[in-house]
Amino acid sequence: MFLLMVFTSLILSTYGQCPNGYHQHEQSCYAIVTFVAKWTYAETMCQAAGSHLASVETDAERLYLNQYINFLHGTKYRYYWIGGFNFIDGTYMSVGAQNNLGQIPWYPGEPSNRPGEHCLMMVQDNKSLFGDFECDTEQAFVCEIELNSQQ
Ligand SMILES: [Ca+2]
Repeated sequence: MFLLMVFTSLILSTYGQCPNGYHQHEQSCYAIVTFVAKWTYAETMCQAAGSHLASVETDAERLYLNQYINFLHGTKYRYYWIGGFNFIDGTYMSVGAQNNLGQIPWYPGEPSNRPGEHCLMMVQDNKSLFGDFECDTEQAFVCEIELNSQQ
């Protein structure tokens, strides 16, 4: 019993920075949500759980999420909403960090810029590259809490 308590407290001290349902990697907590929703509703649900749609800012972060999603769900869900949108002036902004996303790792043929394609998603294949997609389509999504950001 004592060993179990020690073990439990070790786990809590290691992973205790992320709320239930989130998985920590480096300085972020991620939740992969497979309840499909429109982009704005996905962001609302992330906010209700203390996060935002994920700001995927580096190749390392994108490839980590690719592996983690593949581990959880394989390719069952092809598209995942992330926290980028271009409603305002056509440049992609992060909904969480509220900055310009800059260079975007586009999937071949993207951005296709069809009407209504103002929201950013990851394609869950071998690289998780990004596409623009109609915000009103219902997709799985990724929520993120950035632990080192002051909010
Ligand atoms: Ca597109």
